[in-house]
Amino acid sequence: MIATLAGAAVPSAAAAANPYERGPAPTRQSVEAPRGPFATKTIAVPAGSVPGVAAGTIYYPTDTSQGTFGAVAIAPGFTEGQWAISWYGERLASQGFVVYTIDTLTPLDFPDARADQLLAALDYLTKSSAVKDRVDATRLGVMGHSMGGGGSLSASLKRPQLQAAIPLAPWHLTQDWSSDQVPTLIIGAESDFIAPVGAHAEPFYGKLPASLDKAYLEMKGADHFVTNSPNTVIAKFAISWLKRFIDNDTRYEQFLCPPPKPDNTISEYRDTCPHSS
Ligand code: 9J3
Repeated sequence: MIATLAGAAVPSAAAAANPYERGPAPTRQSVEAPRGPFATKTIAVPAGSVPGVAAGTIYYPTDTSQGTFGAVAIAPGFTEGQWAISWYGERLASQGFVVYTIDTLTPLDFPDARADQLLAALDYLTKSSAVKDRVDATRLGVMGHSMGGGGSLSASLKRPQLQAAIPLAPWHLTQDWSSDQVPTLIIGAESDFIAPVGAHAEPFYGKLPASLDKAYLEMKGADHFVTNSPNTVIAKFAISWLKRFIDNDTRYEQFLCPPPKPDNTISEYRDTCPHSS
């Protein structure tokens, strides 16, 4: 076998590596762990310092030896503040993402206003923030809880260049996401009576294009707020989705495809495996 390669340029391991890949090869243990391999710091962004965005917190890996990182902005739901989604900050940043959790301009903002605020947060992050040089402005994602999750879908339509979206128990009055081009993992809660999956997460998933890289993870017996506190299954799928689509890191494909079977935690899972982009 080696002889057949004689004279051919054999790519080195380094040359073959995906340039967006960050951190060691993942294991089931590493994607389920309370924190990842990167040390992190935070920056509090006070209210009034960013046009179009309320107060927020930036969580970032301190490592500058591997180049830039992808980034994700995360919005809370109706009446919530960033406290509702703050656990994703350290959890995701320690895996190798710059994470920006935001409050909203008013706690009553509807999803499309939350979309604008997510995008304004990403613009600030990549153009003006103290960590702008650590962020790859071409590799961005959005997440959000409830109306923030509806906002993440809306933001995907407004900015199709986004690389990934993860709506968490999403709520929105529109169900037509047929022009969405952003790889999207929708996380729903089986016993959510505030944003019932039958009226929100499931039809949203169904209306995303069949050709899109998309998945629907439904948390068994869970309520609307299951996504608001540390959860191993949610973290594992969120990390894998962001790695797979923001970083193009196919090392994480193993945690998405083949899809999980329903169990004590997962009531349902739908997807378009194998993922293409
Ligand atoms: O963001 C959310 O939790 C949406 C919940 C909801 O039902 O709002 C109704 C106005």
